[in-house]
Amino acid sequence: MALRAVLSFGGSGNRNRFLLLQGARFYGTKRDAEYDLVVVGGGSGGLACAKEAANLGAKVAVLDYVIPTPLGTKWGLGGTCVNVGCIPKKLMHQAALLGEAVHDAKAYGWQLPEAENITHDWASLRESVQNHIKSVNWVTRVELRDKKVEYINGLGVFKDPYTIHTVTKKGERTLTSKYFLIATGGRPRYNDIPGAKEYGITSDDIFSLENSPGKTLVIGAGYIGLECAGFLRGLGFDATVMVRSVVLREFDRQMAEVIQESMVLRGVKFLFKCVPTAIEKQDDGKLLAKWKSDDGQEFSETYDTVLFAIGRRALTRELHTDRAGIELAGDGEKIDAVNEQTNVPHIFAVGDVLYKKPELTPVAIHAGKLLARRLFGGGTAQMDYQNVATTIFSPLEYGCVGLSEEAAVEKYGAESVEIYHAYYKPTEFFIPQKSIAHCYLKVVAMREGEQKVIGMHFIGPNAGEIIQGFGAAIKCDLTMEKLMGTVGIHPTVAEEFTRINITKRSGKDPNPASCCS
Ligand code: FAD
Ligand code: NA7
Repeated sequence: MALRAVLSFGGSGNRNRFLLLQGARFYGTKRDAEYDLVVVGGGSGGLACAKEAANLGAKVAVLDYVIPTPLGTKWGLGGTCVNVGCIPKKLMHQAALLGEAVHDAKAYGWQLPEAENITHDWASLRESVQNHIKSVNWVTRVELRDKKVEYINGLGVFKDPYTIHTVTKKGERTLTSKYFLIATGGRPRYNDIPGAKEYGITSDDIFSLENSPGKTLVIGAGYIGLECAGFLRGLGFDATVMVRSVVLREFDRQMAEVIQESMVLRGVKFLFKCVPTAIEKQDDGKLLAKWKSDDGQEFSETYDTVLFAIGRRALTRELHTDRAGIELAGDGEKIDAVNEQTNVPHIFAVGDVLYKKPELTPVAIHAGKLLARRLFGGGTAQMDYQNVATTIFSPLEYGCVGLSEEAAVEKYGAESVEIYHAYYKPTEFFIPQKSIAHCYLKVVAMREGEQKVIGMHFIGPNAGEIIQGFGAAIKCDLTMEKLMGTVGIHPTVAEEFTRINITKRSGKDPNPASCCS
């Protein structure tokens, strides 16, 4: 095992910080520790790091504990993605898409009951989704056992920089380790208003909700708010999104607006420039949501469910990071690690707990694996947080990678950036005569030379599948010349990126003349 570490001074604030460049055993680690690595948090990042470290011969323990939601919802090993995030979300998105497909199928000749007789059963979807999650929980436990990673079902709390304390069903445990990894992720926030926690739910509850959610008010118009409203509407529920400022604030503005329009077309309602003020339970069990608009007007309406999707808070308070001497950044919750190393050199952090890093499962996994290789395998590769592709399943999908138009203009100036764009017609939309109004794509490129591509945005069916490959192309320094020189696969929607040739600057009509021109 490599024993090299490099001392450097700098990093954020006035901290002196060890920058770990190669596999490490350095000053500050506990030499007589029981474990090589103790991971706090058995989610995407923690498990990836733990398994990789064990593969490399390290003695590893993982603590994972789920604090129940105010409603009492809890779940098994695997973290947010598996239990209350990506996986149940994607399954419910798929259920919504199938609902659309059933209607399309008639146009393709399938003999089906009349649309009003096609109904959806929440309880059976919920059960199938939860059964799948339980199977993943089980496989995860078996995998840890096979790799000889000790799994401890307890809430980890720092006692000091070298010791984690936990209480399990079997009693108290105190664990010492050479290295610690904080991979505790985050949990949804609630608005600080009367009734929020008593009567509201979050994404932590929705996927296992016993009763059908019914008419739902989603508060928050970020990634999670839009996706939840999207699949709920797709399943046939009345869904309204309350927007404080704009939808998808962090994303390309034009694409976000197209997504918003596509959701309106599907029947999702939006309340703009509003914030909630109270949630009250009525005698009939329904919830009276009260809110006010930015001009001070007050409103109220009854709903069956109110779902808060106003962002997530990192779980550092419960861990008592202060006792380990870990500095927290920004809002005082997240960890501003440099190459995943905190200001305490033997304590690392990956995933959603990190300050200003994408809150995405593959980001946590990749960073966790690379860290394990640097700590125990002599690896030198660092995590690259740039150009991470992502997709919003709303349910018309919006996939993107790299810079938005606004971010590119801000970074390089409008004169240095070229925006290519196009509307397109998916072949499969013709027969059911589905609206093509929101099938739009955009490439953000540098204006000079080979025109390096710095952002790609795609709205349409299977955007997630499409943008993944283009994410790899951007990593390989894609240019407009190479993109336009790529021969497409016909008839697909992904080929639209290879056909793109109209710049916004030209003012030409980006609408397609025909499918094959
Ligand atoms: P987590 O997966 O959250 O794991 C942390 C674990 O640590 C949890 O089990 C937690 O209970 C446990 N824990 C916390 N504190 C302690 C403690 N003190 N002791 C012991 N255990 C503790 N990402 C995507 O890439 N694609 C998507 O489509 C996507 N969809 C999402 C949809 C929703 C509704 C949500 C909420 C998230 C979604 N994400 C998606 C984000 C993704 O789930 C997270 O980025 C990812 O799970 C972060 O992994 P993590 O390892 O940082 O933390
Ligand atoms: P986001 O993307 O941070 O979005 C939060 C949304 O909630 C956003 O529209 C906010 O509006 C809104 N918000 C935030 N605070 C409030 C209050 N107090 N009242 C009303 N509305 C509010 O969080 P998500 O939970 O959607 O997603 C988090 C990550 O999980 C995401 O990056 C994915 O990777 C997975 P604003 O724009 O700030 O006005």
